[in-house]
Amino acid sequence: TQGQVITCKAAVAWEPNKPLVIEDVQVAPPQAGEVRVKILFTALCHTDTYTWGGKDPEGLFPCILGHEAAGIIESVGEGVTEVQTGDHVIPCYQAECRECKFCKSGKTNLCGKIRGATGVGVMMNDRQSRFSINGKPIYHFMGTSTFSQYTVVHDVSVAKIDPIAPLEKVCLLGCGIPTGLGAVWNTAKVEPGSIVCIFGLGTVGLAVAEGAKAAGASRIIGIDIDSKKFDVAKNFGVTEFINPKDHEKPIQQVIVDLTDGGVDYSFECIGNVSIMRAALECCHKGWGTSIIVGVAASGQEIFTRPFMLVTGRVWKGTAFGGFKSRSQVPWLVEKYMKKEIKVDEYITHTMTLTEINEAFDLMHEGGCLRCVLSM
Ligand code: NAD
Ligand code: AHE
Ligand code: ZN
Repeated sequence: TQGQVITCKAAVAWEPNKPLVIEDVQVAPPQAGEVRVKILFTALCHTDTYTWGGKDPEGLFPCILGHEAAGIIESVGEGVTEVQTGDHVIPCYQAECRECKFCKSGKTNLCGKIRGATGVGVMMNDRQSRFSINGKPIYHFMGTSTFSQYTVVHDVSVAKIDPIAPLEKVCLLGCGIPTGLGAVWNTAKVEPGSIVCIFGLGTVGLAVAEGAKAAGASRIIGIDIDSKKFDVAKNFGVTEFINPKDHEKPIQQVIVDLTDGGVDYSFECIGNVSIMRAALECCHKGWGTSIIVGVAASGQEIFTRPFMLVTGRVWKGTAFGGFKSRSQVPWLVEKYMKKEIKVDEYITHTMTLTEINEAFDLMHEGGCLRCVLSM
């Protein structure tokens, strides 16, 4: 198949909010600096539903969504030296070229090399898509497009992992789990004894809990409007649970009262701008830091009284938990293999690519953390 167009199945999002359609898609061979990956397993993340729902200002249609996956390199384009056919990989929506201003800064995991192309659904080389249906181009998404049996990604966007690792599990290390763990370890740098609170106990929020427990947090307060989340959240380290619906006072006040003035670190893992405000305002005066992890819809903006920051609270955000993707995803895979981080516990459902619309429906139900699709 090397050098040839591959026709395979992919779930195409033709329009926002319309069910995905399993189509025969033509996937062009990788060009210079690109690799073609046979995706074996992909999970769904809340960000896929967000873009599919028309809330992403970068969302383009028709497109192939998906960004939390694992697979095997089918072929590589000209000049690709760091990976080869047969390598097991996790596609990374946050690239790492190690050459751009961002990568060299040592201050961020964001990479600038290809971001201009991935934000508009094309490949860097010729600003075109590698996906088409009978000649009609279909946009890429996040530089990954893993809801396809084959995808083409930039070489700076694949992490080569231990081939012994079970791909049906470690696909989750493409997004949600690293995001939560890294928000704690890299972005907040939570110290032992800290009081932490987490808004939203989906996969990302639970990974924050797991990371906070590992960092030695003394109290881990979970907040969710779905009380059923507490039982499962305990297994990830949450020590106290609050349902804002059980309180008349604003949730930030409830938390400040419970914690002698506020938390050391808060994490917003929902994507709701009024909760982002609550998360900032429940932080302790003088030092409390709030990390925005959730992705808010197009047009949404955050607000607080500037006095909240003048008096020492800090507002930060994180993408992919601050992890350098190609360097650190293999390390996370090793940590999973040594049973130092959970992965299996986040998988509540398994299905096939053809059932992807049912998998999307499941995501709106409380019982679902991650659903893994086999291709
Ligand atoms: P999820 O839908 O599984 O979890 C969200 C949780 O929030 C659910 O448990 C839900 O019950 C709860 N919730 C909803 N509204 C609430 C409210 N008003 N108050 C309290 N709880 C509420 O989603 P997920 O996959 O865990 O992703 C969480 C967020 O993180 C999404 O916005 C996603 O787009 C974003 N995300 C960001 C990054 C990043 O790099 N920054 C990476 C992955 C995901
Ligand atoms: N396209 C949206 C922003 C979406 C967004 O913030 N994405 C996160 C990853 S979410 C993964 O589930 C991210 O990494 N952002 C940094 C980046 O470079 O995209 C918008 O608002 O335009
Ligand atoms: Zn994601």
